[in-house]
Amino acid sequence: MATGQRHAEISGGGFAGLTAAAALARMGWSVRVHERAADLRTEGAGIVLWNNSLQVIDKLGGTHDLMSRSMTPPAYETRMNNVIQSQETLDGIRWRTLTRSHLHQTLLFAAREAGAEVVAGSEVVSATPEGRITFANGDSAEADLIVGADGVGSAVRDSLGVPLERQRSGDGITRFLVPRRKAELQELEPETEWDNVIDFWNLEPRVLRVLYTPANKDELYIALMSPAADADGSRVPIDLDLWTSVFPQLAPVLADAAKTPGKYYGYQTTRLQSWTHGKIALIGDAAHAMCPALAQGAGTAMQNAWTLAEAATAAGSGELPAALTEWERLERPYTDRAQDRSQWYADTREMSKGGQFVGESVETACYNPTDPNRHEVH
Ligand code: FAD
Ligand code: 5PR
Repeated sequence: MATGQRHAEISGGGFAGLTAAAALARMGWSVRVHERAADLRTEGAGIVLWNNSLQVIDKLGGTHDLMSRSMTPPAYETRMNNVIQSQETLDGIRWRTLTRSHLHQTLLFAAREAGAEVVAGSEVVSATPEGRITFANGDSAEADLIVGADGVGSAVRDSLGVPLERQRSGDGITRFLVPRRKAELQELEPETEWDNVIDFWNLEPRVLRVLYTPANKDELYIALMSPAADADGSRVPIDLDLWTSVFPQLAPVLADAAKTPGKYYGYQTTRLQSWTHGKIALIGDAAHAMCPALAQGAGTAMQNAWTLAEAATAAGSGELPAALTEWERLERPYTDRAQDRSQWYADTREMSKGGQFVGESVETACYNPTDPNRHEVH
């Protein structure tokens, strides 16, 4: 470690942890990331990123890589009982669809290229506000900054005993990555633009929804939503006859989804009393897990990772705890509002009406966390 170089220890090698690692290392810190899993990879299927996280990827030098295997669909279409409610072209809003594994690889490469060390099979058990982090193997280390980016079940957060609230919804979702099969879909429904995101809603007689999201030219992300109380709707592997009877136009891709085990996730929101504790900052699902409606869980994780790195870098060593408190005061409201709005959409199912990507709903999507003037009053 170079003299005077500050050191950060990060718990969690997900989107939040890797973004924080890449940002801090680029800003001159020595950085070590601890990932509990034996392999450096991500679970799950596809993801939608918006301007807020794409601006961060620009700063991390990952844009070329990200663009190489992602797409911007022509429109975000919403249907009710297969009748089109809206086709939003999202003009002027930067957005991109991709697989989660591609995003993970882009961020891992950016973190390593910036000089961060990423250690797999390293489990964190606790951390202290004074800057000591302890591992499951009994080792411990000192750091100038500790980042708790270890997901919704965060060990760093729980070891601090941070008061939190969990709000659960009755609905949930099972997600799959399957081959596009565009030609087969076109044959079933020739008038459809199968490159669009299509949010297929059915509320009557039964609440079932398929969110169809092309992730690149070969891979399709589909998310199947149903209330947890609907045993057949939320069953995994999926009940192929049920889903095909409601969404016959998606039969070929539903058949692929039925071949994988899948996991049903109930929607939930976590809110903490405080994201920072001395030299520790919590980011991502550890601090602010949210419902997926506005597709901002990873987006806000990356946005907060970036702004945290900037705030910590600007502060002198002795001033770090106060700088983290100020960072939370300035940045947290954007995430709080994204959480509240996503929870509201989950509770009301208002997305089924379409036309949602306007006004307040796109505040977080349009936010630029890398703009130095972002907090100025206009
Ligand atoms: P995680 O991805 O959970 O990563 C945490 C990492 O820490 C993991 O690798 C884990 O193994 C590791 N870890 C855990 N405990 C320890 C420990 N003790 N020691 C060391 N390592 C540990 N967001 C979007 O922006 N767009 C979307 O389209 C979108 N769709 C979603 C759909 C669904 C159904 C859900 C549930 C979420 C969706 N999200 C979306 C949200 C997004 O997936 C999460 O917000 C995001 O993955 C959070 O990243 P994270 O790094 O904070 O946490
Ligand atoms: N948007 C996205 C998404 O993945 C989901 C939702 C909305 C991109 C579900 O995973 O509302 O459930 C949603």
